[in-house]
Amino acid sequence: MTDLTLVIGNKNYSSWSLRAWLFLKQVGVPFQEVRVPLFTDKTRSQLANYSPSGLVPVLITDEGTIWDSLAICEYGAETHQQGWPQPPAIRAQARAVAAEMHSGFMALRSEMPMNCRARRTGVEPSAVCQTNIERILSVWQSCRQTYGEAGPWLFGEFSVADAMYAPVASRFVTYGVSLPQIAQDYIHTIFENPHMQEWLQAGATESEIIQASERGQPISR
Ligand SMILES: N[C@@H](CCC(=O)N[C@@H](CS)C(=O)NCC(=O)O)C(=O)O
Repeated sequence: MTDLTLVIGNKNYSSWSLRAWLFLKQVGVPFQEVRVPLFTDKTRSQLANYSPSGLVPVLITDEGTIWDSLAICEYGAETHQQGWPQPPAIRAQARAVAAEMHSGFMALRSEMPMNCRARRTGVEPSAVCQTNIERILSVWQSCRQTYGEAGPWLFGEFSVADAMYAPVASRFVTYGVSLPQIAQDYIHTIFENPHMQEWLQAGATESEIIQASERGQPISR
């Protein structure tokens, strides 16, 4: 087994870091963690030591560097044979759900940046952001109605799809998005997860403040 190091950003703010970190923790992939606070005078030079894209998360393995959250999850899933549903048709659906988050929902990402410890009121989503929210709620509802008997996650057991949406759960809580019961129950599952708790508690005690994010500007791409 290769030694792994996961380079992440601030736990309070870095949504892509949370996805990779939560997935590796939840499927039991051992790794060392390096945290590089984002948007400081030193960030660019520090990340240059690790990340070819200058972004986090980055997984450093003995065989090379993986500089994208979904690719990191895929690596963990392949090496540990966990993290996707087994039947090919359901696995393809889970991949579609994960990919839709990885490549989409730009308005939500832009208007409601992750800030785990903050609680904001009065943020009115644009029409496009509202459409993003409704689409996500529709995906969650469909998954939970179909796979609810198999377990509390989107596809019953925990999968990459859940890691992809964990920061969305945090955003919905931070910005007080009005949610149907099925979504509240799913968010409860995410928030009660011990690894998620560990991440949230660490984020709550971080001293750095990213002003752009506090002003409602995105720090992710
Ligand atoms: N597509 C990338 C996005 C990575 C990304 O945007 N990371 C943000 C933090 S959440 C970052 O490194 N921002 C620092 C910057 O833009 O300088 C992934 O999935 O890993």
